[in-house]
Amino acid sequence: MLFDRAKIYVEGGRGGDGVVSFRREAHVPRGGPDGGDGGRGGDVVLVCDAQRRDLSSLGRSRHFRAGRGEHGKGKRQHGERGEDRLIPVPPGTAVRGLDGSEAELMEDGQRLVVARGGSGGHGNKRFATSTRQAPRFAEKGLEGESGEIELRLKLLADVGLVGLPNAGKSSLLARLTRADPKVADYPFTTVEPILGTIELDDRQLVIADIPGLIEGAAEGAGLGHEFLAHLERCRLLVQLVEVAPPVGDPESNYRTVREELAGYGAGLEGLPEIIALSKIDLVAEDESEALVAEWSGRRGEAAGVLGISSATGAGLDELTRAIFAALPEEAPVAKPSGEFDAEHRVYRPGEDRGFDVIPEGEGRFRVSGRGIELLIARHDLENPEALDYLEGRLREIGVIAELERAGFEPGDEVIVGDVEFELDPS
Ligand SMILES: Nc1nc2c(ncn2[C@@H]2O[C@H](COP(=O)(O)OP(=O)(O)OP(=O)(O)O)[C@@H](O)[C@H]2O)c(=O)[nH]1
Ligand SMILES: [Mg+2]
Repeated sequence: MLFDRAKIYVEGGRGGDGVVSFRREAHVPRGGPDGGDGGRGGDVVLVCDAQRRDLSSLGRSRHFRAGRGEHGKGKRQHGERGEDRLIPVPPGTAVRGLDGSEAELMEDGQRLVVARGGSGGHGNKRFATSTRQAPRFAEKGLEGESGEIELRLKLLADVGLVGLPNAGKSSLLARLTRADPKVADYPFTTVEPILGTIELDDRQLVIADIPGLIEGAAEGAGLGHEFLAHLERCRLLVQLVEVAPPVGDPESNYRTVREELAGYGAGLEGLPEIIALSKIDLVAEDESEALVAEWSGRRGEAAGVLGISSATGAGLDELTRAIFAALPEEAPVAKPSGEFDAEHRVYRPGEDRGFDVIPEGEGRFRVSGRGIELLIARHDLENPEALDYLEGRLREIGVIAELERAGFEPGDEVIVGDVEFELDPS
């Protein structure tokens, strides 16, 4: 089974707490503050690994947590950074990150941070000022980013084989490449994409055999059409059309598949296409030649029309040559623009620095805003000195003025996130 989708929960490591500590030395009776900072939490990082073929390794564990940052220590020692959690994914993995933005990993070794660790808290050393020489508080580390992200694999094939079920796609893949797909005389034998490599002279191309398409696939008929995502990177399609189909006729069967390709909506119908009239061993030679001539005459745009038989091998060398001829020699596998950026790209939930004050009944006010929530999360409100410091910061930022405008009086309750405390600014 090919695992081409995964939803996983990622959680950056929590930052380590800053520490409250004072110098203790025999000859210094009352030393100054020397509490170090907590270390940053580790990140959760996707790493493109060319050895991987699919997302199966993600199916087993659904939660990926990076390591916590170490707490600060005395003597100004800072905590160690938390360990990153690396998640190997195959080339062609598209990611929808925590903030909903999309990125793709294409090249071996490429990295993408999907959940950043929380920052570490400052130790008490940092809060020393001329008026506060012995701060007895330090900051707590922050939670890392967390949430669910979605991964989708889009196989990196140059050429896609399409056609109705039973058209002979897998038989062809087996003839042209070393792949060993299942072949059988019933529809939907192939239920997931299979890749093979065809070679000609010194060149190689990756070819993808996918499940059959039927009328209404876009609406979910048969196996649906989701697997067409694996053809999005292709530069060429080869459509197999049975010359003597048990149902329908070659022309209408061909149209059906074209319509489903267009119905998918990713522009697959605009790719260059070779039409391979398949199973020509089932009709007389002059008949197959006439068919090829007839289709060639009508298909001005097609990159080629040929008759083939995987049973006898007829036309297969010609098909191989036509495939290589249709694909320009040096053209790289289609890469999304901005892939280089992905390396340095970081998902960060939109940080707005503003805040809002909302009265919540008699003597209660809610203050919302990411920056304020982080500030509160950093401090231990049971610690009077920390609270004092916090009040100073809230005043600087303008929160207290805004509260007062809303009718706040000293001693009223203030709610920030899930923390509620009495605010009595001096
Ligand atoms: N006579 C003849 N039979 C063929 C040829 N190619 C394939 N077949 C037969 O056609 C049937 C379907 O072949 P597959 O290769 O499984 O077809 P497919 O297009 O992969 O089918 P799905 O995976 O179900 O979409 C099998 O019984 C094959 O043996 C051919 O060139 N000549
Ligand atoms: Mg098949």
